[in-house]
Amino acid sequence: MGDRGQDTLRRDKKIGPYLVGTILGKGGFGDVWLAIEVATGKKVAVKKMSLENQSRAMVEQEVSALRRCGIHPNVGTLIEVLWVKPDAENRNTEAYLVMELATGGGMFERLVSEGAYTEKLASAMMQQVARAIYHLHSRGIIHRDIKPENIVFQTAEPGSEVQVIDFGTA
Ligand code: PIT
Repeated sequence: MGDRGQDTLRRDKKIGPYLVGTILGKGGFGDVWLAIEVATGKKVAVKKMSLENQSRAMVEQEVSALRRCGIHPNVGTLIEVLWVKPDAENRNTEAYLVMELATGGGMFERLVSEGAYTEKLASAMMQQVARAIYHLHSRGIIHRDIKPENIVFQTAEPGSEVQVIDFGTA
């Protein structure tokens, strides 16, 4: 991955089998962290969804949309959902969405840091986004918030494939 946030916001918190490290990005309803599965060394992205800011129904709606997505190269893939009960009453107060990791950062940030890119690259990215949308629609899912902030690059390379993320309004 890039070196964004290497020294800041590190908290090395354990969530189930994962050790949570640096922040990858901030989203409307939760932050996304880099994490590592301790037993295997597999790196993943973990989105924390607090039930303080949103209802359980909203979280479940997002999870069910993600599950229905299945596996597509241009859609962020859900691995599992962890419910954490940090309070004494033992209620589920935090959900963690464990996703396949995309290490290239967000399209929004890349637009800001690199300015314009070539028509060839733009058309390749748009084709991938269109494929993702086609796949989602074929499964009865409407994303409803396609924008650069919700598109991430699989790797840091200029021609990296892109993935649509954030099913919070799907
Ligand atoms: C990554 C890398 C990254 C952000 C994400 C994944 C975000 C994933 C995500 C966020 C959502 C959602 C589904 C997936 O509903 O920088 O690998 O709000």
